[in-house]
Amino acid sequence: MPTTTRTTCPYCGVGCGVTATVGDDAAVAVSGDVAHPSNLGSLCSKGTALADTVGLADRLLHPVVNGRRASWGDALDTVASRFTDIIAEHGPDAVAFYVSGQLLTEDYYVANKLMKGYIGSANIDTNSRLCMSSAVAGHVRAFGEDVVPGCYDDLEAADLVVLVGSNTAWCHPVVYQRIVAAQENDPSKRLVVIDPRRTATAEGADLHLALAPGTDVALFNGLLAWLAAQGFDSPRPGSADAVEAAHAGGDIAAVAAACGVDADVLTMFFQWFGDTDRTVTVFSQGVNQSSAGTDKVNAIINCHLLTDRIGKPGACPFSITGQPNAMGGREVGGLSNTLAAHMGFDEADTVQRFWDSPAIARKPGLKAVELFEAIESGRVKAVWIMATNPLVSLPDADRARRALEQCEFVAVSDCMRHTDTVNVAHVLLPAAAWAEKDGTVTNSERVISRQRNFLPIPGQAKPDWWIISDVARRMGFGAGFDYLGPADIFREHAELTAFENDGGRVLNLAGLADLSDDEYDALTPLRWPVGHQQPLRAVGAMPVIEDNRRLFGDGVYPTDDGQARLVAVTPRGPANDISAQWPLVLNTGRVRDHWHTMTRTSKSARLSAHIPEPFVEVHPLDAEQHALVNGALARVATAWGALTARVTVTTNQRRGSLFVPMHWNDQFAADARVGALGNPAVCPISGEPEFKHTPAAIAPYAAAWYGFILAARPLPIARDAAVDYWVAVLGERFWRYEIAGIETPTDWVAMARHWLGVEGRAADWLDVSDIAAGRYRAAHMDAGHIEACLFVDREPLGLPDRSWLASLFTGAPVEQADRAGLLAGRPADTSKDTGPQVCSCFGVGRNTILRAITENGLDSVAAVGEALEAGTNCGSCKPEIAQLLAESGRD
Ligand SMILES: Nc1nc2c(c(=O)[nH]1)N[C@H]1C(S)=C(S)[C@@H](COP(=O)(O)OP(=O)(O)OC[C@H]3O[C@@H](n4cnc5c(=O)[nH]c(N)nc54)[C@H](O)[C@@H]3O)O[C@H]1N2
Ligand SMILES: Nc1nc2c(c(=O)[nH]1)N[C@H]1C(S)=C(S)[C@@H](COP(=O)(O)OP(=O)(O)OC[C@H]3O[C@@H](n4cnc5c(=O)[nH]c(N)nc54)[C@H](O)[C@@H]3O)O[C@H]1N2
Ligand code: SF4
Ligand SMILES: [Mo]
Repeated sequence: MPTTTRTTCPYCGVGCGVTATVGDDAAVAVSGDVAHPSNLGSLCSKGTALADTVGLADRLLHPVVNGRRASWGDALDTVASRFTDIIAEHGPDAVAFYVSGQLLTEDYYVANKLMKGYIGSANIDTNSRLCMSSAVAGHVRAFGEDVVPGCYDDLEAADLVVLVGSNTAWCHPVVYQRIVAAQENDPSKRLVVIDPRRTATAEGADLHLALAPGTDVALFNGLLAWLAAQGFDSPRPGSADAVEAAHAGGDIAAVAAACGVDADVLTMFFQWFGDTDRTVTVFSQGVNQSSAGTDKVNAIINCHLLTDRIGKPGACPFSITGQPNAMGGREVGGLSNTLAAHMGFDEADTVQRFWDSPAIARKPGLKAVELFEAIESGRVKAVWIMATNPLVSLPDADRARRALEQCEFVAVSDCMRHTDTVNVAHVLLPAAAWAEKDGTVTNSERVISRQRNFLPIPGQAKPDWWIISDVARRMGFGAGFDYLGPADIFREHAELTAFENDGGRVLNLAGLADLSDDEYDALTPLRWPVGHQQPLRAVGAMPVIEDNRRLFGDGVYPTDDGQARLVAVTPRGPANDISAQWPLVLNTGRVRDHWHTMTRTSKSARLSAHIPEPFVEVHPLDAEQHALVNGALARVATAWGALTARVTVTTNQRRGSLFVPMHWNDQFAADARVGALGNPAVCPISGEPEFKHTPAAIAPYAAAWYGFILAARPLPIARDAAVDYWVAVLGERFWRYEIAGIETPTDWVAMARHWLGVEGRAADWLDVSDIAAGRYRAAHMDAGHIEACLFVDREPLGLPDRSWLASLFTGAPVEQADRAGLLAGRPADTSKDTGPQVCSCFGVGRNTILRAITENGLDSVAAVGEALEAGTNCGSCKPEIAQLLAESGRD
């Protein structure tokens, strides 16, 4: 009998409910949970492809100590004794945990309790430092507590949605689809996107303000001054100062000049904002990841406080979270400058009393970037990294690597056998992965959802809470960590939120502190706060809680005087500005179908097909100035590091800016870790790094040849001395390697046979070469099937599109007509050439869509969907289909 489990998507902070079904044949099928309030059944491309990622390939399935397989006892004792010894000799601040918004609340709670309540240091920080910490600091300054006041329903209720530094269409796709659907139902609603790049999100906006990078404070100060001039006023503390500081930015013309946007367009935005009571301003990493991140957050919140657009339907500032449990991590105090349950160090006694713990951290610990500096300097001698891959994701990541390489003791809990970080650890602790884990997560709109396991834990892997609790016991802290399971931990966490909470803390889960194990198992998604007066009605039923979708509607805030504050902020430039040596701004971020350091999405062929290679987006005039060619390779460098990526020349990029995705790393590419290039400068208030603005230079990569290999089996291309550039991509039934080299091999035939694994043996081999043009093409056939093919060319654009060739890897013999076109790289029948993938749900390519648009006269995304199915499942590719319609002059 197939079994079906309700759980939650492990990717972004939208927190979609997922229904996972395991069939009799053990095959996993995933669909959207129609009963989940956040997604109502929708999933994006990543959620839809979740079943592709649950396989055990490359999983870490047993503990490893110093490179050798070890027992759990050895591994846990090693961690416990190394930590205990170092603490005994150097004190509690000589050790640290670096954790993640991808831990479940229960895992996170236990890790925080061990470090802050038992080891007695606050040296536990999280990758949320790189993500949400500016929003946290901004919320605390404005509201007194880290509270998101609104919910997704507000995005539908709003008449104006402003997306600031958020590529929502790709990074929070289901939220974006909800906004778009509401706007389609009511065309009077407006969408404004504020982002230096023309993103897929900007594509669908009524207005796109392509502001100069880093100028958000100037822009929102300009708006605040303009609103004040229109008569908006607020009795709230800080109001007059904030408005005065904003006026210093000058008139609209001055603000427009500072932000690099047209004054008339800016005025239109100000007017829309001023005229629209129901306005939601959503912000994300273009705001947070800045050395002025916290000020950017408050500049936005100020405009909502001045106009009193908060706590009402369709009106609020809205920080959307990145990771699935970014919010849960903040609740349990995963940041080194908070304690637990939204308490600060002034409430240390309260927390210690509740934990009845031998120690309590009384001062903030090190923040992520400082933490790795302290590891490098030897101040921190042991670190335990859980569910994050900092050697890819930290700024100045090469320095972080040096730090870990020289650290006395590094333990890593991960699900994968090889990541850039796992590869430098002394002890590896195999963690259960998404499909195997049990606990809770909290999404962007404060909805707590159960994540339920639907597959058995493989090998010797263990849940993170179990691993942490066992180390705690072996460190002698047994009494505080005798949990029987996640339900135990959740109850304790809920109880702590209510402990000595007289209403001073909005985060209150009192109503959940007495859940029975069965009630916990059956918990349906619910939003905090959940007070005592709002008890659960019955097992599995939606709890009876007052409408808590919006907070602060009563105008009461968790500050000393009960009022929210406007914060006077003054624009300042990024930590390091461009210079003659570093004339461009390097911006970094995400693509639609990859997740962070690709440990999971790389397992899905359909997700990997959307954007297979690391790229650098460049404006055409910058490309010309720096002699860059579309499709060729370039070297991007900053004061901190360098990488090689494929050049995409596009007017979507602002002149003077580059964009490189954050995803690729040493497991998937020769040299593409953008973290190595990142400026480690941080916001002085939040400690969040400036990932969106590093001064950079770019130059052509000196490739003598470009090529690619498609093969039915994985090939050891990455280790080949003749290959200087490589990227490995998993395909449907093939492996793809993009390659390039600085020296041209003297004998292409020998080289090709070596790469394709048929050196010195008879093989059905087809090849053509044109030495003068620097071109060589070969295919290795076996009984009519294609085993592998290689295409090389002096010019990158001399290579054929990969998609048709890839489609020949079916396992069946190649048809005669296709065999004839094989070394041309093009089918005789061009309709078979689908082009690069656009729709990953139905595998529909760019060429197919363009052909259908022209041949059938299609003129809308819906018409394309009807003809080809593209865009009709998750809808994540709709903005790209719209772009193709525009390119064909049909929009
Ligand atoms: N597909 C996918 N989705 C994801 C993730 C993923 O890895 N892949 N990760 C999740 C996580 S953890 C996070 S935190 C979120 C992040 O979600 P987003 O914040 O939407 O994603 P980013 O691409 O990092 O950055 C957003 C935008 O900020 C813009 N930006 C750069 N500088 C500035 C500036 O000075 N001002 C303004 N206004 N904008 C600027 C960039 O051009 C970029 O388009 O995504 C989540 N969702
Ligand atoms: N240049 C640049 N850098 C960035 C950003 C950017 O925009 N630009 N964004 C930053 C942001 S917002 C974020 S959130 C970070 C994300 O960066 P990371 O957190 O470093 O990225 P992930 O790939 O999500 O790493 C998660 C790791 O945990 C493992 N894992 C998954 N599930 C579990 C589990 O249940 N238990 C355990 N123990 N391990 C697990 C995965 O295999 C993987 O190795 O990157 C930051 N870095
Ligand atoms: S929007 Fe996509 S990635 Fe985010 S939670 Fe929903 S299905 Fe998962
Ligand atoms: Mo994030």
